[in-house]
Amino acid sequence: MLGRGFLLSAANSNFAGKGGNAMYLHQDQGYVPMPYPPFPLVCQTIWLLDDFKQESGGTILVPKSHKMLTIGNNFQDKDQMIGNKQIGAISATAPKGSCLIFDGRTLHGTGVNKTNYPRRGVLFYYCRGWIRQQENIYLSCSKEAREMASPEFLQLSGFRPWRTLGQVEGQGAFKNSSFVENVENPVGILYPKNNNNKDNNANSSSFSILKERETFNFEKNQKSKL
Ligand SMILES: O=C(O)CCC(=O)C(=O)O
Repeated sequence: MLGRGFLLSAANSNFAGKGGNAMYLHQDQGYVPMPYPPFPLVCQTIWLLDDFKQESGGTILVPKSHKMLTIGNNFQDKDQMIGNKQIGAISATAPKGSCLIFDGRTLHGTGVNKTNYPRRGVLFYYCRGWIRQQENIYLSCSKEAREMASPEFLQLSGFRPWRTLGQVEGQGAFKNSSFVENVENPVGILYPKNNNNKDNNANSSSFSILKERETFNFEKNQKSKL
């Protein structure tokens, strides 16, 4: 559904208990400006830990909404659809152990659980390889977890560059077999060529980032005085 190089965007769980409200209907790519391209940018998968049915709060889905809310439509159409009682929403019904997979443009939300049992789902949210992930896995994945992780997990999480994206200091592009690592000596502060500060790794031919900052601050200060 998402083509080559797709990524894990986030992993969550969603428990619907008795007394809870229905979740508002939404699309999982709702942050993308309309009109959408004619293909999904993200995809949701829900692993059912309990039986899903209408009474237990099975995910509410609006069939065909992924097509209706794609091209030429806007958020007003979406609001109208959500407010429309004839929207044709259905409840996902499947036994525990099943996996519900749907296009990120599909209107959906958690149903109302009227049973005495929890309705539990584990969600894995995926995006195309060129979309920003919901979870910043590079920061939230510990070094220990990363060392234990399988190549498949590392690839899915974005530690392997895809085409020209996801490189570290220019490393990794087009080398499909290599994963990126934290660099030992990342580029530090770049000083002006004539700077006398010797206790840094500045290169005398470095690009002068400080000079740019000075110019920027100068312009900002001038504006704020006006
Ligand atoms: O729990 C569900 O049935 C759906 C969850 C959902 O829509 C979401 O987390 O975006």
